[in-house]
Amino acid sequence: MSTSYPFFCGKDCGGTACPLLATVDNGRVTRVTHNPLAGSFLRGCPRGLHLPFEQEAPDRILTPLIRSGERGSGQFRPASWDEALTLTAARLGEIRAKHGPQSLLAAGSAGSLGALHSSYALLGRFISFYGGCTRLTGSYSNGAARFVLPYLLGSGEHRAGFDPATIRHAHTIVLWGANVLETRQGTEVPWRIREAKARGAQIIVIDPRRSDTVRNVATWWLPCRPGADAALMLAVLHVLFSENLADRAAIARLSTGFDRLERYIIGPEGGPARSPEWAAPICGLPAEEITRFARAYAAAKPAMLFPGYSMQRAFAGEETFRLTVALQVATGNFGIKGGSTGAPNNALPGPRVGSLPVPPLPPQPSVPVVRWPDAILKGVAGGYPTDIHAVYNVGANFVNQGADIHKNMAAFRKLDFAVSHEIFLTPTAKMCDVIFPGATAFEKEDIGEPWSGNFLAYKPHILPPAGQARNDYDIFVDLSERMGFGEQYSEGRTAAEWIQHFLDQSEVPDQAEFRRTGLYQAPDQERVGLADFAANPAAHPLDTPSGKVEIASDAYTAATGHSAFPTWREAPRDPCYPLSLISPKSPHFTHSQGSNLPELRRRADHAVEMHPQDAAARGISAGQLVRVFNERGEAHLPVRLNEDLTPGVVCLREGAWVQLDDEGIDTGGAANMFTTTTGTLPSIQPVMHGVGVEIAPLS
Ligand SMILES: Nc1nc2c(c(=O)[nH]1)N[C@H]1C(S)=C(S)[C@@H](COP(=O)(O)OP(=O)(O)OC[C@H]3O[C@@H](n4cnc5c(=O)[nH]c(N)nc54)[C@H](O)[C@@H]3O)O[C@H]1N2
Ligand SMILES: Nc1nc2c(c(=O)[nH]1)N[C@H]1C(S)=C(S)[C@@H](COP(=O)(O)OP(=O)(O)OC[C@H]3O[C@@H](n4cnc5c(=O)[nH]c(N)nc54)[C@H](O)[C@@H]3O)O[C@H]1N2
Ligand SMILES: [Mo]
Repeated sequence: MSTSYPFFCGKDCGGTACPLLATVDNGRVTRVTHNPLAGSFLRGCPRGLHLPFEQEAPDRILTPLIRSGERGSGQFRPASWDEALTLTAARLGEIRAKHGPQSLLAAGSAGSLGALHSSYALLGRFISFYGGCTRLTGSYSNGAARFVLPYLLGSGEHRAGFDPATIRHAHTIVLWGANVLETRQGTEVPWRIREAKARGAQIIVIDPRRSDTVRNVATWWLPCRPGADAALMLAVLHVLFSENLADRAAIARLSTGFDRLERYIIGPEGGPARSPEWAAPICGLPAEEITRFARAYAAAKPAMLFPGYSMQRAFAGEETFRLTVALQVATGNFGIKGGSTGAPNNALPGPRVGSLPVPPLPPQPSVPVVRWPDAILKGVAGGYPTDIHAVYNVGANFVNQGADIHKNMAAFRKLDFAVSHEIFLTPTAKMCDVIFPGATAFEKEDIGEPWSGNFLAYKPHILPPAGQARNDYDIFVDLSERMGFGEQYSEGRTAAEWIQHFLDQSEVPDQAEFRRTGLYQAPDQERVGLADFAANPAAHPLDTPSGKVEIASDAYTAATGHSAFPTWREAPRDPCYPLSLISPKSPHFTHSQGSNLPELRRRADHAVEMHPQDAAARGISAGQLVRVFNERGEAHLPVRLNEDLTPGVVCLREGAWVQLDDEGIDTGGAANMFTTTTGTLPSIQPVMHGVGVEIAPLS
């Protein structure tokens, strides 16, 4: 007997709440498919459709585990729930008594997302009753963007973005560092972009790599070098100003400070003009092509600038993201249908629905997420706010996904105690003392809120948890009980009762229908962020000092000491590491998830990719094993020659689990062997593209 249930993955995959169907035969999920009720734009991707491989993986953690060997040895013994919970409660209690609650670092990421089963919120709620922690601020995803946008848009940052359905109004779409066919940025986006291509829209992609998006939908590909986007943007603005193509009316109506940026770009005050000729050698593009691009962009109405986060996860990513807004304004496309506002994934609020409350605490000490290992290793003596003794890790694999893996491992070795909720023995879980086995996406009922789009998804409990696994909510309730605040944590509700409570708080008109179809679409599917402001800035001012978009922000200078308007900042280059490493997402993986699944590895054999020209210059031939190295790490990996890369750029998809040999050399292919915790300044947010490495044949 086979039964189909509505389903969504709830992963931090750029989709999160794609409405899908899971078919169960004899107690197994045998198929995940698109949900036909969701229409032709709300569709899943390979990662969701392949989720049964995760569900049935033989290496899933099925009992609580307690470390039995050296930390990081990977030696654990199975334990009962009672023993693992009691031990964890006791250890956390001791550490809190001795060093205070802030000696616990809360490492929550987005392993699971949903109204209830959100790793962030579940951990955050636990911390509220535990009494505090050291928090991580910023984001591996879009930390630099989030740092600068409030200076430009004020709290309007939270109303920026656009519904993917508005793509249909765009005459021209500039996918800037956005590889939307492989790297999801909303469930609908790939299908809307394909439709735009079919109707003859101009689709311009700016990416150092001929990505699947370039291959399948681009009408024009500009292979700009990693980290050079700000130079290209300044040159585009130079053409707009010098050829009188800028929308002066929009600039005056919507922004302040553009005059200061214009003077910098045109160069009357002694600096070089930021012209196409100036930008050409930085970007690796001919000056004439930059000029043609600027003219085409200016001529198109409406034109949507769809910025990926890749270009702000790079050196001086702050400048790049500030310039995306400047371009949206200067081309007259800010806040209009078919244009765009700010960031790609919706900051626009989704449909109203309840979610797990996280009771507020007084401000807690914090460190920028990219610096978490430094905070552990250096502590108060090293200028960090606390001495960290313990880590609580939920839905995160930060040893692998954070910058500088050697440093991350050293940091974990220094801890007194670390606990993780996990499905697999990841590189991070391996560094912990206790692991609680978590439930998978099929084993939890939840309401899903998507990355972008104005809808909600629902899934029932589809399978019982395998083995002794339990969902994160139930784990926290039991641990809270042992720590004396179980009643406060649960408020007496089961997981199912919380979901009903969230639905009762929602705008969903017919709950039974929502539970049956798994989808609720709010009436307005074509919202454009800050459209009210763009239409009438006097009536709907932003809450910035000027009420307008602050292209130059003196508050930014006061807070950071950096230029009030965006400028070009050249990345320092070490001649020993001349190749520029990028580590984009794989269409088959959500970050590091799936790295352990042979079925997925077969679809995406992991190798470092380089241009044949760079390989030939180093005596490297196709398929050979090579040494990839810089001052932070070394990996031995197969090489794949790829003419789709800009020469000088090498590519290692993010996410593969690190596998260190006795000498500390990685054979797994983890990109963060090479990244650094310095981050881009002033935001102190991650730099994961444009990292200097060298590659040599392994003899
Ligand atoms: N080099 C490089 N590094 C990067 C990036 C890059 O582009 N390049 N991208 C960065 C970005 S954008 C991000 S957002 C981060 C992501 O960093 P992480 O959030 O650490 O990434 P994941 O690998 O998805 O880790 C989530 C973990 O949660 C576990 N999990 C899944 N479901 C559940 C559940 O229901 N409960 C619990 N308790 N656990 C669960 C998974 O097994 C997985 O180990 O990585 C960053 N790192
Ligand atoms: N398949 C898949 N999709 C995902 C995720 C996933 O894990 N897997 N994770 C989601 C998450 S959490 C996030 S935050 C987003 C992140 O989304 P992004 O940060 O935008 O994603 P990336 O894949 O890192 O990069 C997108 C493209 O930018 C190119 N690129 C790299 N460096 C540069 C540069 O300096 N300039 C320019 N112009 N292009 C550059 C890459 O070659 C790639 O094709 O993706 C989401 N979507
Ligand atoms: Mo992310």
